[in-house]
Amino acid sequence: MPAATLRQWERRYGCPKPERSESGYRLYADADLRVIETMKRYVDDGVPASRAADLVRASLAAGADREGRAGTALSADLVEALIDLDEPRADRVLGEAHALHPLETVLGEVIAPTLVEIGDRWHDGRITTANEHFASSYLQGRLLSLLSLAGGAHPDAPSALVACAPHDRHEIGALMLAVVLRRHGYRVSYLGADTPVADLVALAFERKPDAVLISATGVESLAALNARREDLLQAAPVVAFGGRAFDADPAAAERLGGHYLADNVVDAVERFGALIRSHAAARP
Ligand code: B12
Repeated sequence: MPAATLRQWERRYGCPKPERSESGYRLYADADLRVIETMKRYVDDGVPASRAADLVRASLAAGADREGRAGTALSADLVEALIDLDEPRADRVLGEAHALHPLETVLGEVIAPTLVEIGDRWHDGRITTANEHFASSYLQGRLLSLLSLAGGAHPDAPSALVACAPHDRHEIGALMLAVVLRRHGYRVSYLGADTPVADLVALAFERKPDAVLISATGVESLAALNARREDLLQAAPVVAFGGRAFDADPAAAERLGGHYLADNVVDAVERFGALIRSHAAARP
């Protein structure tokens, strides 16, 4: 970290706040180093430094002694907060998660398991649809903020349209993918839930993205994709699929003439990078 940045953070946000020696030198304790690491991680994730300082202070106030909590413990806490409709507590847990872990871990080990647990409880009748809707809406909102914070790709970076298949309202996996793709420098347009294939293909013809990525959960969505298979294949040089329907049957992606990426966004982005590179290399 450049010393000038540390001094600027201290002056503007009071974060970190090292002690001074008698001769005025800054003495950074372990706790200050953790604050700096956390601030840096936020800033690298695209969070403005002023907001990063707010989040770090909130997480310190929530009890820095809990530091080191793994994703499972954070997810359990988040589940309880969301079932309680306790948004400030959920914010604190997510703040702590971001402070402790890289974005990919927060998505894969905190947010995704939280949704699965909420889904299981809803499925068993332990919580209502209303509870489940609150939790999904809250997390979707947080992911949309992360998506807008992760912007700013190079104009020549490979581009992708990310959409949910027809009839599919399960958006969170696709949103996570969009966030991580942007973080890796791709230009991403996120189209959202239940996207008609004809409209997606028309948009792809107009915008000429390098890739079209589609998420599907249920068999009805899979059938709708199959019905427009020929059009889909024309949409972009790379057409790839993911989501629960494909996790259960990865070969379905090949039957559609596209690629299955992975059942988690980290591996999916890696595989996507390899596909994009091999297409770029094959271009005349
Ligand atoms: C939240 C939720 C909803 C919310 C969605 C809100 C939203 N804005 O997204 C709402 C309330 C809309 C909903 C509705 C329904 N749901 Co629902 N829902 C869930 C729940 C609880 C969580 C889903 C989720 O977000 N998971 C977290 C994400 C991150 O995981 P994921 O989707 O599996 O994605 C991962 C990978 O697949 C990958 N990925 C995802 N997309 C993509 C795309 C690409 C290109 C790539 C590479 C990777 C990738 O990334 C993720 C990595 O972790 C699940 C329970 C569960 N166990 O998952 C049920 C669940 C998915 N729903 C289910 C059902 C049955 C329904 C309904 C039919 C219920 C009903 N009777 O109305 C409707 C269908 C609505 C529709 N037309 O789509 C079933 C699906 C069963 C099936 N296989 O078909 C589940 C499993 C619940 C259950 N146990 O029965 N649901």
